[in-house]
Amino acid sequence: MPIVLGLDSSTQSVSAVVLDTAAGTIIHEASVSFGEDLPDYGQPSGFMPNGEDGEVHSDPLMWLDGLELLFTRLAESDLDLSQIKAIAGSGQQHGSVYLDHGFADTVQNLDPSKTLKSQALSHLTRQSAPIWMDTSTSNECAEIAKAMGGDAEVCRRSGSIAIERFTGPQIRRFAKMSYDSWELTGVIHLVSSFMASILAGQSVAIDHGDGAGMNLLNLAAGDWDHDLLEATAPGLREKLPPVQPSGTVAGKLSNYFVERFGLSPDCEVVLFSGDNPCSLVGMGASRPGKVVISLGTSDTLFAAMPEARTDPRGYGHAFGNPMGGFMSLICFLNGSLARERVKDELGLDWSDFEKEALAATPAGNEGRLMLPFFGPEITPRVESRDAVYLGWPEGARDPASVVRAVLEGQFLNMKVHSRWLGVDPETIYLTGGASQNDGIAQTVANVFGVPVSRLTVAGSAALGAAMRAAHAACGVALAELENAYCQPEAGSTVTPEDGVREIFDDLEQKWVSALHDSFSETNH
Ligand code: ADP
Ligand code: XUL
Repeated sequence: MPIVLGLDSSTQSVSAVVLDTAAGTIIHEASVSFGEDLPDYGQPSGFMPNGEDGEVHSDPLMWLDGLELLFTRLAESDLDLSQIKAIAGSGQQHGSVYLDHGFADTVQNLDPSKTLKSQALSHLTRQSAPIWMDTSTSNECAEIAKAMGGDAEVCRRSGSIAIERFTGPQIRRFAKMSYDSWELTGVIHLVSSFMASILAGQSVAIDHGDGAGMNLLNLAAGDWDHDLLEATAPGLREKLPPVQPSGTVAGKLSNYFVERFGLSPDCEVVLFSGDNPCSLVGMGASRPGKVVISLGTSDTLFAAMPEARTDPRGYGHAFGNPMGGFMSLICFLNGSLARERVKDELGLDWSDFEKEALAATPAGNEGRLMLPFFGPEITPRVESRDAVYLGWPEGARDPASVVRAVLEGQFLNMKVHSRWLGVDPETIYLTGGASQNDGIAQTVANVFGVPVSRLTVAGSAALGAAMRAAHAACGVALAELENAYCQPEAGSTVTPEDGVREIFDDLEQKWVSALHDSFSETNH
């Protein structure tokens, strides 16, 4: 059985995991951090700081430089890259790259003596790519909803109401603000399909999983929705790649990677998908039954669904499940970056943060509460500038109670805003960079009142991508892959502390009241 590579082009890094599916082992992992490894881009967390009007953009050339550095590192390792039979990938969702008509030709003829960046540069019709953290498109969301006869109709067709970070509203803003550049644009790619195009040496399709995060795909039909396209931007149909099932083999690897890094010309490239859909696979959760919380740059909660279910309040989304059917997803913007902010303000490292989270303060924090929105939040929609602290005596915010408050506030928010799913999980599966933190895992178990389980691999998006490659291109059975790679780490399960259920039932009510009192004018 084959050796496969999974890539994850995420907000802060691009990473790789290599599986030997015959042995059921992970044989290599590598990562490039945009902030640390590519400091010249001045994007320490993978995006350009200080965007105006809620804009958050990244440099797509940085992603290409990151990919190139990642392959350089893989080639310098002990791995024989020529043994890799298939590659699939995962991308941060919703982000979009705007390219001219010449891109298709250039990507088919990538010159191995030049960098990827130097070859893509002249084809960008928009120098930067809006990413999922961008909240600048409220007007465009309202315009699209109006043209469609209301948000309920947008949601019925696309699985979500018109959402600021989704690609359709972002595309509309670009077409309105920069019409000349819009006219020069020949193709719009998602992060996932852009990276896959580079690997496959052709402008490839968008998959059902990531495509559903655009407010443009008709979920039931599995294809672009004519009316949504019309409501979004003029001439959009011609600028979008086709949509295909996530398990589609796009073609053989580009000669660029064969010549430059020694991969095999027979290596197959499977369509990339979004990071959350890939994570669903990597967590062994692509069949209904498991609820996953991913603690990456954003925090997300997701689960496979037998049928597409939508959130009447508009916070949740229905996406394509890369293994077929659908998945639900709820995204929280104030995830790791909010935890990092508290950690840094208190002068702690992660190990101290973990100790403080588990330290002297009791579960429930003696009634002290935080609304942990250090910047704008999308679930619930609040235009916050800073967190709200309630119940501390003046000047007495000891680190343990603040750490506990940010975590309890984040997970209460998650619990309150995931009720619409109607799922009562028996176990929650935790993944993402912050999942290794025992204090965080304990808080999740306490707030949700169920055991929390973690898998051996933290990078479930890259793992899920690798599993998709093995399944789609090499015919390895999903059950076999899940057996080998999706088992809980021995001894890592965390159970709720005794007697916390009542404490958190009570705290939840207080927290919801505080949310309404503090942000009464907004929709919760
Ligand atoms: P993404 O895929 O969005 O780039 P990751 O899943 O790689 O994100 O997670 C990265 C985040 O994990 C970092 O922003 C950091 O805040 C967080 N993180 C890393 N280690 C820890 C830890 N020990 N405790 C809490 N958070 C952590
Ligand atoms: C999901 C979302 C984020 C990004 C980045 O809707 O916006 O989770 O995929 O991870």
